[in-house]
Amino acid sequence: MSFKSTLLAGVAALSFALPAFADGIMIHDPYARASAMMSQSGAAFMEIMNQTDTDDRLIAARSDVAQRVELHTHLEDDNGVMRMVEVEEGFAIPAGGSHALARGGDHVMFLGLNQPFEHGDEIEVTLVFEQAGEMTVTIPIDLERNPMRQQMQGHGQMNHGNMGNAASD
Ligand SMILES: [Cu+2]
Repeated sequence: MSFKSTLLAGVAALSFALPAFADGIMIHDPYARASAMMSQSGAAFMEIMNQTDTDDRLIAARSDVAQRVELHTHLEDDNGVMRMVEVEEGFAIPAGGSHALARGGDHVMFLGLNQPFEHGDEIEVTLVFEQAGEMTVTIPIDLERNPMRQQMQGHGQMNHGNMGNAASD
């Protein structure tokens, strides 16, 4: 091996900005935005893919960008008003499947931002999975994402919740 290719291999080994996947979990198309109504908070959305044959679960998230990071979903109350609630048990990521965090649905919530979310910035968020463990994801802040497109994708993902017939393989 020439000196030059040895040097290049060394540089590649030092590079730690790798795509976000660990132990068969892959994060697709993550982005974060500030909440329009409350500038002190924000949320992150992404598709979480589980390429293992074991059901997994996103059970927590951490980040330095906010005082608190919670897993949230939207529920419709008795008056037809959509409200955000914390989901303490987290989000199931089925084996060989995926789970979408999307506008109007499940999301990672940032409460008490330590600094405003600026379009084009990136934040680091550590996701904690029951099986796969922890993985840190770099998430771009995108304040211009079209919410309708994201919601359409989210609805398509929501229809696979047949939790009763868990496969036993
Ligand atoms: Cu929320």
